[in-house]
Amino acid sequence: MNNSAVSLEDLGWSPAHFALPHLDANQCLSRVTVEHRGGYELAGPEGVFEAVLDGLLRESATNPTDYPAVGDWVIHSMDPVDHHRRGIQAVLPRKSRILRKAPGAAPIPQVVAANVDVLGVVISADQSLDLQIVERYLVIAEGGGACPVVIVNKSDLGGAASTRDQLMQRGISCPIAVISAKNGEGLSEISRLFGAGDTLAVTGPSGVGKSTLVNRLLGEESLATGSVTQDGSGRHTTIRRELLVVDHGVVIDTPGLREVQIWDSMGLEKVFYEISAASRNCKFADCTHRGEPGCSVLSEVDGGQIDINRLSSYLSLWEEISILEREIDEYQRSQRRRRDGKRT
Ligand SMILES: Nc1nc2c(ncn2[C@@H]2O[C@H](COP(=O)(O)OP(=O)(O)OP(=O)(O)O)[C@@H](O)[C@H]2O)c(=O)[nH]1
Ligand SMILES: [Mg+2]
Repeated sequence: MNNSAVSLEDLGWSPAHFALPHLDANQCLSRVTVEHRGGYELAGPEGVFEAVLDGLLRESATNPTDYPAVGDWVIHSMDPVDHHRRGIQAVLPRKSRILRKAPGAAPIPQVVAANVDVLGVVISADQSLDLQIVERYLVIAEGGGACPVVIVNKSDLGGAASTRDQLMQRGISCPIAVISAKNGEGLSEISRLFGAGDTLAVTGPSGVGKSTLVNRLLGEESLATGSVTQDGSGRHTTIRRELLVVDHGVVIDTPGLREVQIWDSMGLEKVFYEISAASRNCKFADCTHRGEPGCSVLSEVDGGQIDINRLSSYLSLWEEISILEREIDEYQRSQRRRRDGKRT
């Protein structure tokens, strides 16, 4: 992004979702456009700034999700804290957040992007389709309060119709857009799915064409794009999350993910709507759908109304969440022990 000022509206601000906060004379409201190791980049009506966390915000943060993420609206000082960088003093409440388990051993959450209206799960028409991975991304979108869209890219290489059929047969209920970011086919579908002023974030494996799509929406080759290997996988060209203003809204590009671990069960019921509907008729309220008597889900699987593959995807995500919850519990206890040990 160049150094010129950007209006709040162009950055996706909507009075319908956010109340304008009170600002002191030397404070400003901006949106986080880039997050990197050393700090942040912000854009707003006063211009584009590099920023770091203000000491008070750092001290008051009790959870990794309290820190700013790309897409956040933040209040910052206009006075530089260290020659040129501004200090971020507060993060406004989010209307949505794309959360995953942070990479690494510690069970802590990571905000991939904030205030996202539509999460585009990008897949490539020329690669074999992993429906469980798509469902995993949809759970993350729904759980965080964003509307998911599956974007089947590279339609020019063939295979898009069959990919769309497989998604529909599986019972994926969100919109599916078939596009070619390379030649522009289907781009109007994307514009239709993401309304004026909305924020669209794109996620998915490396090499599926996320940055190519963002460049196409921007109308210029702003982001680097990379080649793919013979097996169709990407080379992790994009290394940071970045927010850009496009014609009728805002787009967030993200690096291709090697792993995407869900953080909570919030989106499961929506994505697996047929299983949650059937489970209301199970004999036991805490039925696990693994063989209890009176299980309505299993009887619908037997009757052919529920796809067995959907059930196994749902159960494996539940299993993953149960394991994660135990790890979080253990991690929090060990953190408390460490803190108590330091005090004595
Ligand atoms: N044939 C074809 N190739 C495309 C299309 N979109 C992207 N590509 C190519 O796919 C390769 C990877 O594209 P990128 O946009 O870098 O993919 P990415 O998803 O951003 O990858 P990471 O940044 O590594 O996560 C590049 O060589 C693009 O030119 C498309 O619609 N059709
Ligand atoms: Mg990229």
